[in-house]
Amino acid sequence: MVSIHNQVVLITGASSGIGAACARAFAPLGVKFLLAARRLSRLQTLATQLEAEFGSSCHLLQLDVRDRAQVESQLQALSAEWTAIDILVNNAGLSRGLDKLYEGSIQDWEEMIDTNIKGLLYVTRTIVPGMVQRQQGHVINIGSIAGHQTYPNGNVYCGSKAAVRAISEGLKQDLLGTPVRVSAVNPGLVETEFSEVRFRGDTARAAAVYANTVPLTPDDIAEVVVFCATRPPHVNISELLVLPTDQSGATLVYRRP
Ligand code: NDP
Ligand code: 8X3
Repeated sequence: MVSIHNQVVLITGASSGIGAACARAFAPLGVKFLLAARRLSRLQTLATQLEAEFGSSCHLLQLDVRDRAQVESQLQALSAEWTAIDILVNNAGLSRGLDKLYEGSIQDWEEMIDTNIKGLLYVTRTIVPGMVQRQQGHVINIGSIAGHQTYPNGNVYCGSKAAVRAISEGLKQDLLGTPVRVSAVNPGLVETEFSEVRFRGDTARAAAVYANTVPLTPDDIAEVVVFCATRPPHVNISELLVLPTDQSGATLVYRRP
């Protein structure tokens, strides 16, 4: 495991689930955090915990990754202490609805595409030139099993995660010859607020997604992200599919009777 002490780690979607767990997993390694999300109060609570428990230095960004002007202005305005980002965890993402494509809500599609694809691209486009210039950096994209296997009614969400997979592969190709690394971590079922967001606060429907099965925890994925980030410089973990033992595919989940 290579030391990443004092490196600057930017995590998008750090206010919840996998993003917040990544911050907790990176904190003992002595990194400095740029924590981004729309819900600033959540970021403040997390930063207070990280500062108290690990002495972490945190800079918070109230950021909607869908807003290109906001992404560019906030990231370009960072002070010298924060501007040299070493590790970018592109985690912000969401699903909306579970509908047949021909009955789907165009507003839901736009929200998923704008967040999961375009938001990731805006952040990446703003940060990676500095990584190339400094000859140091690692982009870790959170994809999904949904990017490998499409499931009924998943259509546009699955398409957005297939795009994350292709974008990760393309970025790695375009960075060939530089030391900048690219990893895609693709989880299966992880119990977070993901399903509550997908079903717009319908907690019973969200809970049913994880009923009678043992899903992954956000910490399980965070450990994998930290693993990717702490390999020696000549090792690039390009892609990992991480499933619960109770899952064998996008639609194959074992549920106890
Ligand atoms: P959560 O809903 O718990 O977290 C999603 C995070 O994304 C929140 O911090 C949210 O912050 C942030 N986010 C959403 N939209 C935006 C936006 N427009 N701008 C900035 N931040 C945004 O879900 P997860 O932790 O599960 O999801 C994290 C990632 O993992 C997503 O990309 C998701 O697709 C992926 N994933 C999840 C799986 C699962 O089963 N849970 C499985 C596979 C992949 P805020 O609302 O404060 O802006
Ligand atoms: C989240 C996992 O299977 O709900 O990407 O699409 S799934």
